[in-house]
Amino acid sequence: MPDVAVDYRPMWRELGLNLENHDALLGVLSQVYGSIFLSQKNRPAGMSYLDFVMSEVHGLRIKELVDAKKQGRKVIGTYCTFVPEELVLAVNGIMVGLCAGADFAIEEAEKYLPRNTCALIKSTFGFKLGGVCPYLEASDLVVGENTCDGKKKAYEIFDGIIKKVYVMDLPQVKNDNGKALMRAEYVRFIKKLKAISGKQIDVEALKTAITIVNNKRKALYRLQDVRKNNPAPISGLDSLLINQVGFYDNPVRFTDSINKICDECESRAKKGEGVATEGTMRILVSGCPMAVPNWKLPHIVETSGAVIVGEESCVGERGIRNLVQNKATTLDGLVDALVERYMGIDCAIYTPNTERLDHIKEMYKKYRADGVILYGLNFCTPYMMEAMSIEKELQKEKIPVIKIETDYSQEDTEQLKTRIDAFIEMIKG
Ligand code: BJ8
Repeated sequence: MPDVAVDYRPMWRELGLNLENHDALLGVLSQVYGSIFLSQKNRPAGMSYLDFVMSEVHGLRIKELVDAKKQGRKVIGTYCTFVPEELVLAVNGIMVGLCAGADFAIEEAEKYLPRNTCALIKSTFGFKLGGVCPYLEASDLVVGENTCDGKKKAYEIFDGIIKKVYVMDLPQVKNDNGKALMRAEYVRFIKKLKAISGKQIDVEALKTAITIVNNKRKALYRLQDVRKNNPAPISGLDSLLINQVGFYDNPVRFTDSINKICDECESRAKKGEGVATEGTMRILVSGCPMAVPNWKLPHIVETSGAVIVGEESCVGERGIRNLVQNKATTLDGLVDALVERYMGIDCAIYTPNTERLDHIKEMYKKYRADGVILYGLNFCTPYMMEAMSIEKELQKEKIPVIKIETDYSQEDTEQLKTRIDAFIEMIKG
């Protein structure tokens, strides 16, 4: 969806993209974006910023990265919210989330991965093998985190292809040993960042970076908060898009734009205006992260007469809640504060992970939801396993809940729609 007035093809060619595949991807994206997002009614006017960002997702933003690299800045690609953007910013680097939210070159990916691998991991490989991701190609380093078994083993193979994976080990248990491991890994990451950027992280730089990322989280949390209003002032699709874009946009510019959308949504809420009428069923979605352009489930929900009012997800509230305390005056103290904050991400790789259930219940109440969708990608053991016990716990409290397991293909769309319709009818009573 690039601006047709600017020819980005020489830049894409230089990055090593497969231009034919890339054209095909952008063509589909543009069409899907138009039909899903631009067809929504009563969108906040501030969403035009997001429409612009999406129209330049492989254009202007990539040019910014390429220009920054020419000035000696490093681009760090990541797939997980456990990787602290603060550390990357503190060496004047740029962190980008590598999306992996669509099927592309899946047959090629399956030459490296078993068929029963989750869509997110397959997509990571497909985007590389199809030559369609300029963010991946622009990255100087790609952080592969040891989270679920699928990712852990996939990064071993992926490094054989891209030769720039840096493995970050992560704890599986929320105890002192887990904290010590995370701390040691963040310190090792600081050394790696120093080695590739030639820059030391000092207290001042890290404090500035913490402020920038905290401000981004505050804006995103503010957006979440306004969705508790009935009628909801913004759709779940637009809220998800905002969270998705937050992974690769310039953080300061993004924060300003999101705060403007929040101003608008808050004033809408005061006037009782919204994207759906007051009696519309309100849904909380909880589970696997939805990376760009994975909009399948929210689109089905919001075209079935319901509105999504919260995402308990890493691309949502799980990923942005909790700030880093920025009071310490030493580097050690600031690293401790980072560990404290990041240990609080209730990812299903933790065992046990009971805080996630508490958070779902809290969100259900706060956002005045009428039902919960537990969303998992096929073959995602951590989230689908947790969904079993979470479903039972929610049922005990008479909270309407449905488990949805799917992938990125469109094959099950009709079947999903039937199930979602029935669920919405059921909660309407
Ligand atoms: S902190 S949720 S972003 S690991 S869907 S690849 S879990 S098999 S993504 Fe995640 Fe970090 Fe946790 Fe968040 Fe594996 Fe499941 Fe696939 Fe998944």
